[in-house]
Amino acid sequence: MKPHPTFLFILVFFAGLLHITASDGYDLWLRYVPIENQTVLTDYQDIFRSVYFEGDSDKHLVSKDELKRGTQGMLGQEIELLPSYSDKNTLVIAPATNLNEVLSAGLKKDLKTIGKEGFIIKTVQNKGKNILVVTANTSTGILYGTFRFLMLMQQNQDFSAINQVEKPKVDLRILNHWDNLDRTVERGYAGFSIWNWQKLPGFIDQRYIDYARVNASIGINGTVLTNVNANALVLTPQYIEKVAALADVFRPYGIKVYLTARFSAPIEIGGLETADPLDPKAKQWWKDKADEIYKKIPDFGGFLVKANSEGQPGPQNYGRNHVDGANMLAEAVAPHNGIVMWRAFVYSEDDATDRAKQAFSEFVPMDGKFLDNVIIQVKNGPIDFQPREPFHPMFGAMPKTPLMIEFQNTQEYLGFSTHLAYLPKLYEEVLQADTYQKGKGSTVAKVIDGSLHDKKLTGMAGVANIGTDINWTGHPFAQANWYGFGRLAWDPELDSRVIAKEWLRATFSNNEEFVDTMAKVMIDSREAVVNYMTPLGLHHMMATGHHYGPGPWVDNLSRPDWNPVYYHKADSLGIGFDRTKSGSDAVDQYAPELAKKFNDPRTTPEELLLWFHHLPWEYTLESGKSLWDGIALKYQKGVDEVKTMANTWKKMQPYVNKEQFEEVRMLLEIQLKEAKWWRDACLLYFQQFSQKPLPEGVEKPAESLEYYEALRFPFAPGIRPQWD
Ligand code: BDP
Repeated sequence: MKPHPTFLFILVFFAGLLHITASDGYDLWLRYVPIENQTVLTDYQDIFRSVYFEGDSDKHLVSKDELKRGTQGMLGQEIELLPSYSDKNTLVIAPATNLNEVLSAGLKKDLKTIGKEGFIIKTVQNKGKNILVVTANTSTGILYGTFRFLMLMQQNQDFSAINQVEKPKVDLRILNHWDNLDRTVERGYAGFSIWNWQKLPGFIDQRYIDYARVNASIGINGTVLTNVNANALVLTPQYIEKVAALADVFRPYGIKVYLTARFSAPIEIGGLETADPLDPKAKQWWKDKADEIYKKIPDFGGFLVKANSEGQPGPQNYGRNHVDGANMLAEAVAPHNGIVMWRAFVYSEDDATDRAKQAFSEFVPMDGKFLDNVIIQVKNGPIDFQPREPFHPMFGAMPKTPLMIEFQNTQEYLGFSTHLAYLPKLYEEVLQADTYQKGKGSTVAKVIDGSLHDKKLTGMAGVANIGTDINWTGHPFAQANWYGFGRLAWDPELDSRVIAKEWLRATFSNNEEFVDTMAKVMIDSREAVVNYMTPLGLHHMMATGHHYGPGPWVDNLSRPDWNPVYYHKADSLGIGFDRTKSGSDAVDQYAPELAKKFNDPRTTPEELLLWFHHLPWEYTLESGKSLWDGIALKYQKGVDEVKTMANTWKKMQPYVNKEQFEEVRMLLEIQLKEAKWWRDACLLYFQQFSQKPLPEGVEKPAESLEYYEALRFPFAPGIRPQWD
């Protein structure tokens, strides 16, 4: 019996509704929900009346699929894509070479500026009518243009006068997965690794495809699949085959795969006696390994290396230096156009100087000595992904060496995937910081996009916050950190508030009230975390190993610079790390303008005060309050800010679905509880030294210091056993 048409209609209708209401976050910012605004919908239907789509490469095909998926969702209709141009067309998505005279006339100049990855989305006039054109010089450009077009549609953009001419400002836009081969994720708070090594290469999880789509939508073009604390096994034939399967999935989306190279691999899997970078056999081993990889993965990106850092092997094990190590690997991949990303996150247990100074001291003298296909990967700050650090002094200090920035999307030091902390605000602060290396205006962004010193190779890496959780990132708002990282890698000059709004519209709702309110919450969230964890330049006070919660009292780790007491240096006289000329002299690693500024507490920005200075508890802050009172009030402010965030969210119920609402509500309650924990534990601990009462307005701690010190979390996520 055939079902009655009315029944079919009802079925389709409810299926549609289900799509709107049930959102588990899996679709991220590519939800493509039906457009509610009737005027916008009619405009878009008009644009899609006659669509000419040209191109049949893999990248064109995935663009086409995405276009179909997007329009099906947003317009509720199947779109016919016509393979040839006609005067009736209202929308044209085609490579520049396939545009006719009329269409390309106004675009020629723009096409010269967008390079190999850029695109144009522009309304042009033909015979008195508007045609929307999405075009590019390459299929990659078409891919990015299509995704951007769909993203703009999701934001209900008015296309009548649109003129977007864009190209990425950074070459390598890359995620670093700290994923182990056993599927645990170092510093991962969103489940296990999405790479199912056991089932690869035969089984292609739909997640791999969706991962590629989502990354392509923000222009990410590389992924390092494995942990920087590397396992050499990934370089064995058995695993190379698995990596190749992933590379095949990612290729049509413009994403290259990279691997972490364990420096001692020639010994561990190659049977050699040494991994000395100057040893001919070790060199040859890497060359052969590179050839073997490229045979299976012709567009393999190259290697990321953590060497002689936190116990990882490296060239110094053989009395060589970073140049020797990096150049050896660079030579191996150079014939295949591969690159080496060599990390500058180094600090030695035998070096008693301030940890914040060590990377600069080691690397800057090597400027100009690395081969052309080496890029040095530098964390955003000189210590380690703290809620706030000054920018790393290496930025701008190596004019002859390509240098990329590494941000940490996963919230190791900012509340795991439980706290709402919008990181693009942090990234923006770092990118807009002025290094003064070539006078005023020498921002970190200009170092990273290569314009300051005319760099040939540029890059931005983000440690991924992705796992097997249904919504990929654990906290629904942590998706914004992935999204924002990608957007800033595309254009480091973007405004983090604008990014937040784009994300909110695509992820939740286009309601203006919702978007404005929640963008403010997101922007404010970053400072809230700083305030309740490490205000006024304090840093690295997280508990041992897992870094979950406060641990300012920790002083028993094997290395002094792993202990929080090393960083805050609280004593009866005061608090803070003296990095002035009379202290560790870390200020000297900055350009003279900044060195001078940071050397004096009066001219040091207050948010970095205790990063650079050890000051008495009675020291008077700008507000006229004492340092002790100022610290206590900041902790309280952080707690109050989280209260405001939680209360604001409670008013957002009408704009989001029930599951999302409840999820975020509960997480904000936990965040509030943990913010209070941070405040109480830190203030009680510091009070032992300051011997001063809490100022008015600061709530009394709920428990005793002994209580907080006794808390243990043996199964906190994200940790490797050897770090415990
Ligand atoms: C630290 C992490 C550690 C990483 C290290 C790195 O605690 O798990 O291996 O950074 O970046 O922040 O190498």
